[in-house]
Amino acid sequence: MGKFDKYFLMGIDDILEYTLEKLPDIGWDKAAMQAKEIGDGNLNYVFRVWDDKGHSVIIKHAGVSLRISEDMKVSTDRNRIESEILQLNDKYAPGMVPKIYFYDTVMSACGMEDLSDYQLMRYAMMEHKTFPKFADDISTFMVNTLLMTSDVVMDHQEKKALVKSFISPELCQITEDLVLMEPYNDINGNNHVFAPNAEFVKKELYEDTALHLEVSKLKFKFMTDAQALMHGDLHTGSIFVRPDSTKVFDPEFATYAPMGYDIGNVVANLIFAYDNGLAAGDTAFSDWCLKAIEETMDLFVEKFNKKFDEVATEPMAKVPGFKQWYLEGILNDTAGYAGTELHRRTVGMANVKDVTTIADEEKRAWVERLNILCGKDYIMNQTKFRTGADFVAAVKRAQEAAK
Ligand code: SR1
Ligand code: MG
Repeated sequence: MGKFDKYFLMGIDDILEYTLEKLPDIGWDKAAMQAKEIGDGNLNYVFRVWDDKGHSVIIKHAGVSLRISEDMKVSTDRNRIESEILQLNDKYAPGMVPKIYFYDTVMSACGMEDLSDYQLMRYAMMEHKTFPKFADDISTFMVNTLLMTSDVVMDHQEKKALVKSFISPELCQITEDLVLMEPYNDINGNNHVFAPNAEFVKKELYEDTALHLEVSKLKFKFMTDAQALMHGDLHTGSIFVRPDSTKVFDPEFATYAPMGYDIGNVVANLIFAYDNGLAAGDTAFSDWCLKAIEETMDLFVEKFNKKFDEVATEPMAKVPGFKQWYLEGILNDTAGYAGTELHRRTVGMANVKDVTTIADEEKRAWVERLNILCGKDYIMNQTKFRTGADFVAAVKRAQEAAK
């Protein structure tokens, strides 16, 4: 029996041998091969392997426990789901995800394209870099991957086979708890609340029963509306950027759920980037963040309308009025889930560095209140957000109200 024929949690010392076993024919300069752990995500172990002849690969490996918490156990099947979804995404949004070279269901690891010439978008945002193609790219990615996997386009039996193949109950549960419940009740004691805002959080999130009702609807919608095969964690830590290109990765939370969950995540995470720019007084950057939100939403709507007409196969989806009703539902959900993402990243278990690294406590408290109020506006007024400008106006309103 070979070393990698039975699952164990690999460490840095195993990775070169593993890479050579899985990718023996790349032409590696074996004597010069090196490996480094480069991941800083909450779940997995990510290694870069390279030599001095220009060969390199990323090995992503799933552990039984999550990195963020030893107590959280999640099926290592997430690595298969991620690999298969990236391959599917590449079909619908060519060139917008890393190439998968192999995936291994025994070791729960995959080898994928090394994107070292890209930067993780969250870190680029924290350096206040701007990316002129981002809104165009991400709107294309979302329209293509979401619409093409929906019942509007897919044969319904084939779609149901995908629903079955990509169901990941434990990862869904993380979203159901961490995103769609705990920010409103801290029922499991997981929340990280910035102390200066403790009273504000209690009043605005824990004690607002009207808000709880709307979030409960969003939670049940997430659990029951198998609308499209969405990424499930489309934040700026799941996106690599270069000025000329955007790549989406890390879709292990992918499942069939409302399209608006992904779109709302993009909106909310651009607001976290905005927070950082605002706190630093970098108006050029914070203006760019708002422009990116506006353009992403407007381009999404424009491209969705066009593509729907080109690709819809379901006869009842072509009934006059259906497309508009369907799109309005997506926009409602986008606002709702942008709100829950704003809340959970501000007070929940998994916070974002854009905000937590703001050294000035007063400014951090201010932008955190902005996130909470903007999120509430999105959740409580879901039907009012129809254009990019509508989404941006809520940020500006919250910014003033949070002072
Ligand atoms: C327990 S995992 C916490 C978060 O990290 C992932 O990136 C997801 O966003 C998840 O909610
Ligand atoms: Mg991730």
